[in-house]
Amino acid sequence: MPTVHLLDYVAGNIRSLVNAIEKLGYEVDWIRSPEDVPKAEKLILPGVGHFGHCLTQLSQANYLPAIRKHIDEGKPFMGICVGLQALFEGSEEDPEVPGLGLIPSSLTRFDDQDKSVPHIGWNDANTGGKVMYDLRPDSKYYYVHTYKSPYSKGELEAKGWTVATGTYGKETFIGAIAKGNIYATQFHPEKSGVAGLRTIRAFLTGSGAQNLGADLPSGGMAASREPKDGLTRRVIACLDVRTNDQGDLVVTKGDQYDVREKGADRNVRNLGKPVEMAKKYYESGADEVTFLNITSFRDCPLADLPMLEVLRQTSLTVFVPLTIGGGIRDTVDTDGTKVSALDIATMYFKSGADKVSIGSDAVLAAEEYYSLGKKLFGNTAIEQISRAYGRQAVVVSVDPKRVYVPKLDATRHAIIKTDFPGPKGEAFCWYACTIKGGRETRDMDVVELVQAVEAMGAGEILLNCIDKDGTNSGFDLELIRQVKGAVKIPVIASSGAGNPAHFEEVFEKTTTDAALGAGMFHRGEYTVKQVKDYLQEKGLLVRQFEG
Ligand code: 1PR
Repeated sequence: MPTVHLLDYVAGNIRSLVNAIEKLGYEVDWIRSPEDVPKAEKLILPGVGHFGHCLTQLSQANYLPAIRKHIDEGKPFMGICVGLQALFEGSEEDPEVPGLGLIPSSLTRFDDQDKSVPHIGWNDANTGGKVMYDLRPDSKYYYVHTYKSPYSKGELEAKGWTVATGTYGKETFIGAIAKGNIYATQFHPEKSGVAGLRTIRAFLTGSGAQNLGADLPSGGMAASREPKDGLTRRVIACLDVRTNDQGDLVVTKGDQYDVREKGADRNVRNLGKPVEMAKKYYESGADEVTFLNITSFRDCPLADLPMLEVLRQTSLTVFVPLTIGGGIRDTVDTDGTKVSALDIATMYFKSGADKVSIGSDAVLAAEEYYSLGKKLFGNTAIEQISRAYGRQAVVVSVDPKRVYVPKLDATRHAIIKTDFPGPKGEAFCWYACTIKGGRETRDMDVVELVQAVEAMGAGEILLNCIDKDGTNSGFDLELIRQVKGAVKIPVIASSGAGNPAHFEEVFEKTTTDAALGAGMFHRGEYTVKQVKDYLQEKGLLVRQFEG
């Protein structure tokens, strides 16, 4: 088997990259010290998290001269995400830390005045009609980043670079860049489905470096580079997973969080096997797959958590982002050892997860945040994981419940006027946060929670709604609008999806960044593809699965 060398210097989901490379028929060899770098023929530098953190680690371990030498010798080099950013002179994210300086430009933060930041989702890598590592104009690629290299037409091209761009809001940024033996992508090719595997293959076989920058055959690719927002509407499939009464790990689905059958025996609903269902949703075009381990208590050692195996198996065949939630908090293992939330997250990332989702622990941390006068001490699970893996890797899953009140000043909580009055005709409501899968309601409203977790470093909100869960009656648009108005980070609308029109409604009537469905997919009422076809028919931009 031909070999490619991967530089192992940061934490993060490297497993997916290894899986992608192995799927393409290559073997991965690890570079674990600068002395190993010269043995690499083809070298890949992956990277997640902070620019400064990654570059400092590379610099302290003395990797930078070895990488420079590899590149100067004309050997193939590929950088991914922060691995691309490392090629620049520096980044606004950590101004005091220099990059390799091979590309004469620096990275700046996305403007969050008119859009959510980080930029998360599937966007273009538009080569402007040039040949570049098999990137295609009709394909979409998975991005997740807060800092970007702004694109200025012709500038880098004049210095011999070939550039592919994406546009988010009004900002056009560098999605991929190549010159000679160097290729780097801001997007994650290992998470970009078949389109991503194709561009990794072009690097591995060396075909990508050939004809680089040549004009594509006429009609082959759109020659224009009109700055047009290319971010697609993200559709996520969610699998609530738990052990049933027979001890099998199954996908289940509740009605307002009750996952037991209505009959006398009250069995846990069994809708299928997690790994198989995740693959089915990937092949139907799901942009992400989320697993929520809804009974996150455990009686087995942490290392044997069944969800770790689910992730390992899923990441072999599913090349889109995987999120895992449930039980991510400081805990004590079965042998009495203390285990931090960061340790648990690390195990999940190493098993193939791209993001972890935190529920109950986030509410408790937010309560403490307010009780301490909105001060942060860096010790919450959110802060620790976000510091180590980057904000984009931390999702907070919110489980709110409606509380109806008769008037606008009935409580100190963030009250809205609702079009759906309560049982006693109440025209107002607020959303109370719950923990432990909705079993315990706290004196905290959703606005308080999402603002606190944003301050702690969460990168995204997974916004469930207990009242809507499993009802097939559509998303709670009022809740989504309230939360979207409270934070800058992306929000995933969840709970209530019953048909494709509900997805159109939530995208048209709110500014949600993504929408998630569960029951309607599990019960086979609609496929992800049907949802996407419907959105496309209605003129909304979506990514379709490439076979
Ligand atoms: O608190 O950090 O251990 O995390 C536990 C996680 O498990 C939380 O994210 C919490 O939302 C989830 N959870 C706990 N109990 C349940 C339950 O159903 N009994 N599931 C549960 C939450 C909600 C959504 C669902 C949507 C869409 N599931 O993920 O998939 O509501 O459903 P629909 O489209 O069928 O309406 P921690």
